[in-house]
Amino acid sequence: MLTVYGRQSSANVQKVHWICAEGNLEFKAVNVGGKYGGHTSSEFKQMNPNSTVPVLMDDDFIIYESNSIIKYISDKFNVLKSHNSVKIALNNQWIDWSSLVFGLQCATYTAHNMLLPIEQRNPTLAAETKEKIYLSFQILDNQLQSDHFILNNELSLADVPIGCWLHRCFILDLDFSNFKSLKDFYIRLKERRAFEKAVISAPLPPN
Ligand SMILES: N[C@@H](CCC(=O)N[C@@H](CS)C(=O)NCC(=O)O)C(=O)O
Repeated sequence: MLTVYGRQSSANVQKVHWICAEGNLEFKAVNVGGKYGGHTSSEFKQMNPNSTVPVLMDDDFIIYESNSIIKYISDKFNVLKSHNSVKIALNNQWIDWSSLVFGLQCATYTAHNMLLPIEQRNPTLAAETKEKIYLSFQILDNQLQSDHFILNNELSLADVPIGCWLHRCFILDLDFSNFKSLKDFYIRLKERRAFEKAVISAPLPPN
């Protein structure tokens, strides 16, 4: 039995819900973090000493870090799994980029537009981050010029974290008008039932 700990408004948690939905995998969702709290309790810290969500429990196996979780699910349950070493390497490249570059920008922008109390928000940082997000949009738009998805014309693991953060950008009213291929990609993702269920219908942070 799979248990996913984490509030569904978190883009990192949405990655896990989405890949489970793509594979029609049943799981139990336990709300932790945000308005639910619980992530700093000693019980939770035994699962993840970083006090962050998501955490996955698969019977007695426990793993944290969203990207590691989706790779584990992909591998174990054969969901969006590749056997081609070049494709695996490219998936890893985009998954790393999605957290270390794009996701970091989106999380900063979310904090300074939505999450932090107004007096703690830094409008200069928010404006600088917005410009960085548009640079990332350009990288993604270039990548999507000739293909429907990040790696080719089929959904792959690389699309999962990127799609979750892209939806966050949509929620935050970022402007897609100069990035037609990226916008078409987002529309394509929205047509997938699994994306709709796991990402589009999720509540807004911090709920
Ligand atoms: N690198 C970690 C980042 C996890 C992370 O920062 N999670 C945030 C939510 S997106 C969190 O736990 N925040 C505390 C909370 O939700 O209360 C991962 O990918 O799992």
